[in-house]
Amino acid sequence: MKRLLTIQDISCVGQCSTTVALPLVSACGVECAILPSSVLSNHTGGFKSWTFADLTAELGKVEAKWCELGIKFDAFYTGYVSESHIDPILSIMDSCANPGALRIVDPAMADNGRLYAGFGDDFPSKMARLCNGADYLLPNLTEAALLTDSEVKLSCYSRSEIEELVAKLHALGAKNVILTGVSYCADELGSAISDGTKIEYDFNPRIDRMSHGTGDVFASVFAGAIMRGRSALDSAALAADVVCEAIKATAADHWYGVSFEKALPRLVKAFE
Ligand code: PXL
Repeated sequence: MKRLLTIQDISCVGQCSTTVALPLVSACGVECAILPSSVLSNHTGGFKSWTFADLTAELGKVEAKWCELGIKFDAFYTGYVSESHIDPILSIMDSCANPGALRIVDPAMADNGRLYAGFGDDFPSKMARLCNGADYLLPNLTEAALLTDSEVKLSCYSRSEIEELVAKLHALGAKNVILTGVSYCADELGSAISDGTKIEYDFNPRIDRMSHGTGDVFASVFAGAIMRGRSALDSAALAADVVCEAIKATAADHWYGVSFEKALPRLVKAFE
């Protein structure tokens, strides 16, 4: 079994980051180790307030212990992190890597045209350092625009605008780009998948509902599927299917996350 390390926050309540990565990566049949970069009482997307315990000082200690014990990983999957976590993460991705270990980077920091609460305007340039060297970079449209100093648009992007954005993301140093939130017609939503030589697309019927945590569900399933040897296109398609199933399974009054738990059986079956 392959072993993946996910590095992101623990939001104790809210169905995002580590609490969705662990079950979804595991359901794909991949061992999921975790390194929490911070612990929050709940996520910052819609709750009135939250507690935040920063774990930057732990990261170096954990790295030193893993080096001493010879603990290494086949992949690293990073999500929501702060500026102070970036150098320690880059160091861990160097020192705890098995040969050929993959770097899967979800630059989770913004959506719907805005940075998440608590991130300053200079944060995207810090996050760009983590994107440099990513084997798979998974931004949404807002994150892609902020990372590349492009105009942040809420309206639809044309095919040439999307392809320009993808090229700029490769220029940051990402080998493969999976850009989510792409839509060329009103009733479809999907992603652009690029290896730097060709761009493929995966679309699903658009579900008209704003949902928290779907980026984390997408990235977690993508990471699990890639580790099981699926292509980037197949991994993105499976991840999108799981997101759609999770949204549809979510009760109308359940606002802070999606019920990804209901999609776990299909994921286990997909990798039997
Ligand atoms: O889902 C991304 C995410 C992760 N972690 C925290 C968040 C968010 C989005 O708002 O607030 C703490």
